[in-house]
Order: sequence, then C-alpha cells, then structure tokens
Amino acid sequence: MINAIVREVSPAIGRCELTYQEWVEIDYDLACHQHTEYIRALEGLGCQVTVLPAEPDLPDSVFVEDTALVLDELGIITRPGTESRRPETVSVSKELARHRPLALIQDPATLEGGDILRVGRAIYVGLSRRSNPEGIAQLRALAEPLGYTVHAVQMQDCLHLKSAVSQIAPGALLLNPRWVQPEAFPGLQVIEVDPSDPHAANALQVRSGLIYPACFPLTLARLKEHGIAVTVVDVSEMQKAEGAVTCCSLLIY
Ligand code: CIR
Repeated sequence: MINAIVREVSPAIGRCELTYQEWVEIDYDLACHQHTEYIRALEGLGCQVTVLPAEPDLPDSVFVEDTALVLDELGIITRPGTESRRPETVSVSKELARHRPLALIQDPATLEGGDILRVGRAIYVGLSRRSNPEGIAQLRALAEPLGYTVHAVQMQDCLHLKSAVSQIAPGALLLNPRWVQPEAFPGLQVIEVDPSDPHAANALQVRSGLIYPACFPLTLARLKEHGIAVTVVDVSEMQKAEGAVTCCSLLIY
C-alpha cells in the first residue's frame, strides 16, 4: 500500500509564483477537474490518497511535493526558497506526522522537494534558485546517518532538478541534457527527452507504473519503446503554474 498526500487546487492559483514562464490565465475549474483525474491515476496505481483541503491564501499549495521529503525512516519538512510558500508546510507536517517522525530544515537553509531526486539510497539535490548549499548540508546531516548518500547536482535554466530529470523505472532516468548533465547520475540508465519537448522530463513513478503528461507525445513514444507502462494525464493548468506531475503529490511507501 502506498499512501499519497495531495491538496485541492487553491482558488488563488492564478497568483502562483512564476520563474521561467510568462503568466497565462489558468482555468480554475479545469485545473480542479485535472487534479481529480490525477488522483484517479494515483488510485489506479494502488495509492490510498489523502486529500488536504484547499488553501485559499496559498496560491501554489497544490504543489505539495515541495514541502517535504519522505524517507523510509523519516519525514523531512523543507523550507521553501520562496517566502510565499513557507506556510504550506504547516498542514503537510500535521498529515505527514501520522506516518513518519519529522525533522525540519531550518533558516538559513532553503530546500524544495522538487529539487530532490531519490534513487534507492542515493539522494540527488539540485542547486537551483530554491535550494541552497545550506539546505543540502542540513539534508545531508539528517539523511546520511540513516544510510543515504546526498549528492549536490549542478543544473541550469529550469525551476527544479525534477524539471530536468526524474526516475521512470528501476535504475532508469528520463532527462533533459540541456538542463542537467547525465554524468551527474553515474550507473543509471538515461533516456533523453525529445529535443522538442524540454519540459518533458518530469514523470511520476508509482511502483512499476508511471504517471506522465499527455502533451509530450514524442517523449511518450520513447517511454513506450522502452516498454514502460504509462498512465497519461492532462495537467495543462498545472503546467501554466510551472508545475507538473511529481509536484502534486507526496508518496509514502
Ligand atoms: C512555484 O514556483 O513554486 C510553483 N509555481 C511551481 C512549483 C512546482 N513544483 C514542482 O515542480 N515540484
């Protein structure tokens, strides 16, 4: 059984943080519909989904991934790099405390879950605008005594590490080489996104399944060629807020 924490879309999502993208109007009703379909996709892959109520004053709060890292032994509550997002951790902490003992990333560290790619006992953390070296150092101090290794990863031109790379199967990554170097992940198989789909590297692995956006057909075809079973979802409205599929859930194995 996998527990998944998600949060309803905030009616304020139109006021979301934007870093690399221009503002485009978000259709709130469509965003809610797409979020419901996303929950169905999680359930279809065996997740028991807990839906936190919407936060009307926190525009980006649907992106729960950024607020925590769930290890087998510990939940680590992050400190988002953008101030508007810090209050999101309060309700996530309460829910995650039902599943794991908690530790907190603290000032002056910043760290966002979207920058953290965990592959087995290896934890890769992107040096993005949102996660700083102190955040990585605090994560290392918490995780390495538990037997994880923590690796800082250089990246460029995208919001989070997992905008540039995500895990798609045991030992296999989907990656955009313009945003992160494949050499940062020795020993792992790398499938590159189609060059026409720079935003296509974010996929959500749920056991042997994969949740993947509908709008990247060329990269989707590459995944299928590799025999990967894909559940396709439309997340167009989340993408307007610079979100994708990993960012809308916290998975607790
Ligand atoms: C932000 O800028 O923080 C949000 N608009 C998007 C966060 C997406 N999070 C993620 O991909 N992990």
